[in-house]
Amino acid sequence: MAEVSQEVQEFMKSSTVKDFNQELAQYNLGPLWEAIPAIMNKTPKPQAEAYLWSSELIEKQLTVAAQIFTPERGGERRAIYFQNPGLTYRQPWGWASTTQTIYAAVQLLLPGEKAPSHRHSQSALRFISKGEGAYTIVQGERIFMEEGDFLITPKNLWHGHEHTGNGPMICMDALDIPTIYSLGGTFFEPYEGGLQQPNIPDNFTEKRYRGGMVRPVGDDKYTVAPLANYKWNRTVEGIKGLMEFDPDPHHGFAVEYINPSTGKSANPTLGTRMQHLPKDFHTKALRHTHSTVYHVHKGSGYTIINGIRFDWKAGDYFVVPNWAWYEHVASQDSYLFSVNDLPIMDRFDLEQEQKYESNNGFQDITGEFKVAFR
Ligand code: GTQ
Repeated sequence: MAEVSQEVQEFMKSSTVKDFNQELAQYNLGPLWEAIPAIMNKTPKPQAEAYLWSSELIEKQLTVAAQIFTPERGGERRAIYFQNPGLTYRQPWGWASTTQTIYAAVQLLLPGEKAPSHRHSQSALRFISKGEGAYTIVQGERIFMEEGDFLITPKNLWHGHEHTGNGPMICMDALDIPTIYSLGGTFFEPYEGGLQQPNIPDNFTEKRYRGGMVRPVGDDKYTVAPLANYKWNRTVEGIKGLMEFDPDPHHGFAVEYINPSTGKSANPTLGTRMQHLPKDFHTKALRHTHSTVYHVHKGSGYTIINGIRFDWKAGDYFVVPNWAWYEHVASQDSYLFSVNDLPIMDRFDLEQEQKYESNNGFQDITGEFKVAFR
């Protein structure tokens, strides 16, 4: 122990723990005894909140964005991202992410527009909600996108977009931006000369994987998925097969997009699923460590999140935070696309799941969510 001065000895005699806590703060030191209940909570206490953004709101804002912003070098993309109202601690960066680990956005590309190529250390994915005739060019491969397609843009690969068709192309983007940012691993590089030119055949990776159940010999070593576009028809076929049998009580008829080389998630840090809930199907409630961002591709219904009912319909986006009880109810035949951070939780061996036991697995509704701007 260090020798202490007369002054410090006086302080020790006359002061309380509270005085000392304040004293420590002056030196950028902190007392664990004050912090431990907050920083080591018994179960996950996410700052992210359950939230929903309606299709009308998104369409309105994209219409304005189309008038006032054109994708070009610097701003790069006409994308509007979902800021979770609970994640105000992100404000020092000037923005909030969608969950603590996931950035999600909606992107609009108009006929004739080009979004310049760039590469970054974040992994990206896209789900096409509208349009055809636009392509993304990933590492020299033009990949044409149609409604319902799911695409990945693995980290550090050059990618840009161009719309060579008619009508708007709208997609949901998701990236692991908050995770990479908080790990201090952010790198970004613009491609000299704008949009990269093709240097391999169009739709190369999708053609190589057309069989679905077989993979090209020698393709068993890729940590990065060797397939860029997961076509809607194939996803639907997978779901139709499941529909020959009973649905999963917690998930309905649900498939996950995988890396055909490893069998793991298509993106190493973000899990992705397509889930079909037939009309009137009601999933049993679950909670788990991972968080999820949903996009309603088709149909309508509601999700009860910690007792609050969130009504949804095609084109809406909503968040189920980690460790929140949730169950879905379909009012029409519905398809939900979703992005989660399960691969991150698994990597750190943090994933835990609980099934809601009481009331046959169904929560009571204790409140109805009101969206601020419909
Ligand atoms: O389309 O390349 O929403 O790089 C965020 C970052 C979209 C993209 C986003 C991106 C992209």
